[in-house]
Amino acid sequence: MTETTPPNPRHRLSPLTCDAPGLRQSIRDALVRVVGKDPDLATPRDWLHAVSFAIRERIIERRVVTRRQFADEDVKRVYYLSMEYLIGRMLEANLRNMGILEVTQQALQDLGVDFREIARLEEDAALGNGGLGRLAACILESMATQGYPGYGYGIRYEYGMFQQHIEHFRQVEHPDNWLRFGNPWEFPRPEKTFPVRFYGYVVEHHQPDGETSCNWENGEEVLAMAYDYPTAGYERRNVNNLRLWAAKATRDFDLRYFNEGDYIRAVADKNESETISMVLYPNDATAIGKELRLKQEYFFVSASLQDIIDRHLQLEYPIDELADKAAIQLNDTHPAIAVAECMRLLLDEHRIPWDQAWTITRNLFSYTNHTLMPEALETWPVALMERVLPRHMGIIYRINHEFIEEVRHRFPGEHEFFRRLSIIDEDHGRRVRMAHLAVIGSHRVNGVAALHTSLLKQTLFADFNRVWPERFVNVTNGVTPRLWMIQANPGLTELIESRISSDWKFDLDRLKQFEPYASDDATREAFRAVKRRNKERLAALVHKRTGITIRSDVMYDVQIKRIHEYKRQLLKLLHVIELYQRIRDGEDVLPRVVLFAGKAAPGYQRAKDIIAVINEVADIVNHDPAMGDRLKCVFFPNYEVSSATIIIPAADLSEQISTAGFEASGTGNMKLALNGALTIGTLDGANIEIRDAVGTENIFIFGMTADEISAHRAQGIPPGAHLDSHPRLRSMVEALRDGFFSNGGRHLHAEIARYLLEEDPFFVLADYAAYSDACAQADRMYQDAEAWSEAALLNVARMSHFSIDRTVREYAQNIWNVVPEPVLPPCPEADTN
Ligand code: OAK
Repeated sequence: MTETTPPNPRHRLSPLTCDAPGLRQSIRDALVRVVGKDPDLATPRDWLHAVSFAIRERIIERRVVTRRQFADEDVKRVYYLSMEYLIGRMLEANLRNMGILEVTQQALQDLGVDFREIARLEEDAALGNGGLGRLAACILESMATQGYPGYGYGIRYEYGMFQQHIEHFRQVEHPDNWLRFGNPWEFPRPEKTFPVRFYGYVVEHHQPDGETSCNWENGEEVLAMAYDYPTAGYERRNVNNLRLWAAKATRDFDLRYFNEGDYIRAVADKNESETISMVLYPNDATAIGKELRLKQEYFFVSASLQDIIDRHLQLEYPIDELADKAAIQLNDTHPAIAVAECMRLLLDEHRIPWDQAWTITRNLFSYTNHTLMPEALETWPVALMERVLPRHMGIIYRINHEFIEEVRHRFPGEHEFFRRLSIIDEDHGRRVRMAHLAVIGSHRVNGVAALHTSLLKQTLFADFNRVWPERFVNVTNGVTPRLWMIQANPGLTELIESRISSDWKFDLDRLKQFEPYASDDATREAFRAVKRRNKERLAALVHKRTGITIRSDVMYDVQIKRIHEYKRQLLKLLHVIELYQRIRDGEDVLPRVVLFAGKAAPGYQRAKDIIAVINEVADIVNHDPAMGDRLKCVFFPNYEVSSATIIIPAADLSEQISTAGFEASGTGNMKLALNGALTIGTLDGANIEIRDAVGTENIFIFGMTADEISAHRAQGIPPGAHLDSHPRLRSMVEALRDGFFSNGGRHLHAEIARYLLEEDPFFVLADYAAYSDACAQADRMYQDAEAWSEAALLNVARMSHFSIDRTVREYAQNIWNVVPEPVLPPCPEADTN
């Protein structure tokens, strides 16, 4: 797969050395010349910047070469459009993927600098909320690793995901000013700007040939300016590009300073136009519905499409071959306005006739759906869309008209069917359904796990599935083993490496070779030693962040994900209460640490209340001498990518306990199993495929299936009835209700108990008995260290299907129709020898 010599002299690198002396020199030079510091006075952050600048030179050079290779080889390009990229820290990931991590650590050590100490200072790039944003980051890394000509497009938010502090048990949001120290990984491209228009009106011109052309006039323009983030492939020379757009005021605003005389007002206007890229909306799986959000969506979509078309034309490809040379993936509906924008650019700017433009557009786009939750489905009021994007509204009407004509022809007389299919929802005050626009404007639509895709076809898109059954496909999510195994878990990586050859790092299928070692005593023992060290590392971090001391010789039971009712953190919390009561009753209970982590959307009161209740229960549990160190409950604050890399390798039990039918896929489930945690989970999302991969004896499945949930809902059983057959559950819920665990927030606890007893929309009480039994089963297995280690190792060895590389190959083959380019070895010295 790897070629040893570059085939083309244009694809050579200059001899920027990557040996320790050369790197040492570069780092020192960067410290003085770029950071501007005397090495005698440099702080750890100065060193972090110096090393990042030294590596930046090397990564961009590889980017230049990769770009040339793509340009010379007439490739089809993939464009990934996503409002979110949850990247995390870049230094270590870039170094590792470029194959120069160890030598850079050596160079720093020679300079008297501790790599770990400075790497910790880097802010996470948290330009995303959760699963969808992290998936986007994994996909980019995999495209680079496998040699796909992939480009990411998104927004350079000035403020990323908020920082979560816990104050008096409650979540408090602090702004994430991640750029305040500057960012060595970005390349501003002030020459790469595109105008993006809002508001205004459409003027129609009747052409002599009878056609009508449209001009979108007046309104306000902002400029989208590109910032590039090179993304290195693992142990490959390939470096792909993530291009993030920032809003800048146009020169119009500058002129107004002089013309209007109202300088202060003009500067305020200028600032306002730049707010478009100011902040990431911190909402996970809920539609936002604010005008600014619509503007963000259109802003980055328009700039990206203008850029994509520009590149296509610069490469001297004819415009009508756009879909042969490019594939665009819409990451959920957030960029779905791209369908209308692409039509606008082809019709109004490139004067392509409607039918041809529509064929190109449809062949170009495909759309990934990431949730079935009705509250996440984006719809925009027609009136808002007409005001902000008048030309697009006209285009959407015509797309809709032609689509409805087509189905009218195929399904005559089915008026109700047409009404349901329409892009315009007439029942809720006329709204544009973005998912419908995305489905109609794409040649493929995919769900992210087998169950999710099948539910999509049966429910949300059942009508469309009747019209175009071939359009709907499944691509089960995956995770990058580079970050989630090699970087996060060096101990386990080393153990695997000592047993099998290292090609599993590129091809996770080879991890299967590790399977026989699950029954090897020495490997199991070594695995337990690795887990233990990972727990010690996590325990130190927990202590630093929360002041709570946890043992490292007990089961670590973790639920780490956004806080949401459907993810059922309350189910786990009830189990904590059960264990607490049992210990107080003098029962012998398996010692464990229960760790929760995750952010709640700032406007999602119930989720914030859940955090407060977890913290208050934890406080009672952790301070009760009767617990005797057998139970600790931790809420780990400010969960982000960098803390996930510490928590995941330490986990024994992975909580994937969403109400069946609600979690589209989950990817934390994959990361945890890959790191040798056993899953306790419902038959939801990718848990089903994980069970199929690891075997039913190596996973704890419980609870109602998606079908059973629907049937149960139809029965309308009052949630409180589940207490009748479960006296323990009754005493737990009553303890909560009566404020046993409350610390001033008595009302809150009573309200949560009431919510469970009277509403319980996600069937926590209905599933509790089954959950508690599954936990007991896990506890029994954990007591047999050999059996547990064997099951954990089998989980590791059987995770190959959940590599993001497999996911990306499926997109490439079944959706994008692209092939990877040959990949070169990473080391530049290879070119000069
Ligand atoms: C976020 C905003 C709107 C719609 C969906 C999301 C989202 O993050 N969905 C999550 O996507 C992940 C990646 O596909 C899945 O693993 C999660 O199950 C899903 O909730």
